[in-house]
Amino acid sequence: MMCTCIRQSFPLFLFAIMFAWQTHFCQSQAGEPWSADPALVSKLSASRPEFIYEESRVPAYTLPDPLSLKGKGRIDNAKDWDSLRQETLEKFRSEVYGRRPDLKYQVRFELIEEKSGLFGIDARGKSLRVVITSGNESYSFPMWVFLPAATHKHPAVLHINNREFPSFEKASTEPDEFWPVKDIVGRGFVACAVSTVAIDPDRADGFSDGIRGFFHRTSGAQEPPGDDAWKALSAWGWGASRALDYLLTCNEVDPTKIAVIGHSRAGKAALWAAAEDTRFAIACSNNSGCGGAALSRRAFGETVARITKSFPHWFCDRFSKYAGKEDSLPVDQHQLFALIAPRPVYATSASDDLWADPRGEYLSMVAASPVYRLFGESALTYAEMPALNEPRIAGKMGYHIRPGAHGLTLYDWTKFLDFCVKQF
Ligand code: GTR
Repeated sequence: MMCTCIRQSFPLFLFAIMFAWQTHFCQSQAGEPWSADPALVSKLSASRPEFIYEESRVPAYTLPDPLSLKGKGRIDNAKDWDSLRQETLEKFRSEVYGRRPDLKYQVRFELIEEKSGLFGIDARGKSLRVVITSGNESYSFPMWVFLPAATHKHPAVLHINNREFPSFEKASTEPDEFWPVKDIVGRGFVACAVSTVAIDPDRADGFSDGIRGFFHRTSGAQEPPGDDAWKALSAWGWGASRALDYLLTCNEVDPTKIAVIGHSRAGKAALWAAAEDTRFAIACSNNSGCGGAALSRRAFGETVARITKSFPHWFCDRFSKYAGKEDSLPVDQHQLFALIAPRPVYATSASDDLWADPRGEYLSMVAASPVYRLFGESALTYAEMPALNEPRIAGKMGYHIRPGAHGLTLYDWTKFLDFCVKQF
């Protein structure tokens, strides 16, 4: 009798357990949508009243439709995207990041040093110089490449590094959260890095010392660069493309699986690099904010006025004319994500990094979703912010916001690599 009772109620019992587990699981996956800490908002608003830190002060705005350009009809199928993409790219070149000149050069890669048996996982490392020659002159910058032990083809992640570039020795031996080589290689990726400042100095007066000045000189140009000429962000992206040229020659690298990542100013450069160079299979922007992932029209935290004043060497000169007039920008940053479509793209924010406008970074991805959907991909369409530490992935788009300050952490890397594994 007892036995029959247990047997009969067993499915019910199992159902109850599953229900409880699922409810718990769902709850732990569905925390409160992130919103900025009110105490932090008050503090920042009080100390820097000239900047917007409160949602209620965000101006009303209408974003340009990524599927149509001014005066043109709306496209509704993927085969029309190429020409619209080209027009959008041109707008970004002429008004935001600047146009790269028609460059005549040769590139070669000099192997300086090799190491093996690294990180306790038998990884290998190569120190290289990327040498650009134009006319009789050369310009070079370093590149570090670390490879897993196995010799089959691996996906690769190229880091545009905007912090102090570690020496090759240091990168081969000392753990570094900003570029965690061992973790990247340990997960089966080739890890590659270039340094922003070695490609083009991160200084308002750095023109003649970097790759832009080099090309200006060697081209014999008589006139100074125009107001739509490329600046440092675009130069860093160009340098990343030369590292990509090298990775494409490596037997150990799967040429279809090369991702680019950058933090903050290098996050802006990584997105632009992937827009200009479709050989990058995935792009990741970490805390890139104004002029990167975040919508300019929200004018939240850092603004066009502020960024073009503080960093006149990042964007083309024309960008500064939109200071305080973001509504007249012919594009906004969601269209930068659209330029990467339908390739996978990932962005991150940090909860205390209100200067970079986390909500504006996420909404920018959402506003790019119509282009992903044009390709039949599911996309980030839900306007509510995800909860902290709960990455939201939809098709080829992914985003997370983590607690803490502006920075590139091991958490950010782990989630980005998870995304790459999933996409590859
Ligand atoms: C800040 C700048 C941001 C961001 C950051 C960084 O000073 O205002 O746009 O890019 O630097 O690169 O760390």
